[in-house]
Amino acid sequence: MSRLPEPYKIKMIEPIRLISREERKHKLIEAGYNPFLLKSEDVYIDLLTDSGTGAMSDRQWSGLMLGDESYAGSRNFYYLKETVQQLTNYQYVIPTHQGRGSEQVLFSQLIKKGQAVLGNMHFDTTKAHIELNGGKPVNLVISEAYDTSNQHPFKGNFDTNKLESYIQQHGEESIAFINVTITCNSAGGQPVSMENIKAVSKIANKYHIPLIFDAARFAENAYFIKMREDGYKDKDIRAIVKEMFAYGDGLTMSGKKDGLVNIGGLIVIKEDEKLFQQCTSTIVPLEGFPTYGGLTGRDMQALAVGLNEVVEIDYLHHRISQVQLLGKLLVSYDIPIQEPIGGHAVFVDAKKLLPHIQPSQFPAHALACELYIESGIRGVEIGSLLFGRDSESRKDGLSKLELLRLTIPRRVYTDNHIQYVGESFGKLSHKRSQITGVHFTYEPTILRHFTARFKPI
Ligand code: P70
Repeated sequence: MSRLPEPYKIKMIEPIRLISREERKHKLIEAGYNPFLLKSEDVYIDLLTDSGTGAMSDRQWSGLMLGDESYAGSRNFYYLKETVQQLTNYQYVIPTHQGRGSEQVLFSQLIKKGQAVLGNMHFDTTKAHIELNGGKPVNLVISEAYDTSNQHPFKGNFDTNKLESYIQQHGEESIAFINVTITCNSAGGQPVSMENIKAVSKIANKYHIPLIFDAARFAENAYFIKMREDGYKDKDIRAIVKEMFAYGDGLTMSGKKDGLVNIGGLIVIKEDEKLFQQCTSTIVPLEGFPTYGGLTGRDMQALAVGLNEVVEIDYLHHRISQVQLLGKLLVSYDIPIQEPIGGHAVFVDAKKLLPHIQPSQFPAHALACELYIESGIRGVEIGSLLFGRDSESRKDGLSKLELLRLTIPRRVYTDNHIQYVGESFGKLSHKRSQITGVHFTYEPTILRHFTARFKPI
């Protein structure tokens, strides 16, 4: 055997059930052809997201019993603060209810109306919070990211030439901050190399622009640096994490991914005391008092334990190799995917798989619907539907990639489940020419993908 199986055994189970094909068809019609609107009990294997869907360990569950539910100064907050300080080497720690809570609080302090936020590729809620604060999200990822067959090991990297020329062209005062998303979700869970983080930080320093990490999947990014970048093979994950963060000024984190919890988030600031003070006063009306930020004491305890577990190398070896297992299965069925395989999900290239469907008819979403009918598996579109319309021209179908994301929750499914997903794709690929696009019957204006309704064309 070339890889070790799951580095844990199962203490508690949650039954799942595959309803019949007829029922699945009916349920999808009821859900307006939007898998987001399905009831989870009608889903057999749920690959919608890796966010808040992970399984906690026995150490985390026992941490829940240590919850100190004081409004102010909970001991769980101090434990979380210490844990995060050790992990990041940053000074100021503010808990939030989840990643978007962190974005709402921090971005309102950093963005002046009309300023741009330069990212490798902003994710959906990040883009929304930049826009809600009057900012302009700009994506400057390397062009290799848009070519799913290109084997570049760090497809989440910034194009540093584009970054510097953007700053020179528009002026440093027109830029609120640089946002480095690790790993880069929209590009396919693709990592950012240490060399690139270093280069981005050099540019940020040169022009006095703050560098903020979107650190939802920081441990998976560190793992890729260890495995793929020269000079890191023998370094401990914790040391790599510290080095990455040393190049930044602060971070937002959704704890629902690499925090290994079902709810929780963080704002962490390296040393800017004034920014910290602004955030602590802004957070009170939005999330709660700064020592709980929308979380219970027990949530903070579970998050602290999760942050210590996620940097364990045995955990990361299995985590990443399970995602690789799914990717390799799909490749064996000739399904085009974003390569190299990323950290938290396999991204199917729906543009290549279904070339007969126009981007404005959302090929990856059509594929998600068909996958559910075929096998009860729920995936999610990361393409023109999620991307949204151009804010001025209202044009649709604009994303450079049309991807179906098969997102693997942490410590939830076994390799047998993964095998089933692979085989289901094998069946689906024979029917690819019969799959048709979809059109809206209802289209919300903000973050439309969550609640839109459709009909097949
Ligand atoms: C996902 C979820 C959340 C996220 C993220 C990055 C890089 C911030 C956040 C916000 C969102 C999602 C998408 C499709 C289906 C379900 C859920 N990403 N930054 O799955 O964090 O969710 O805690 O507010 O990826 O990728 P939070």
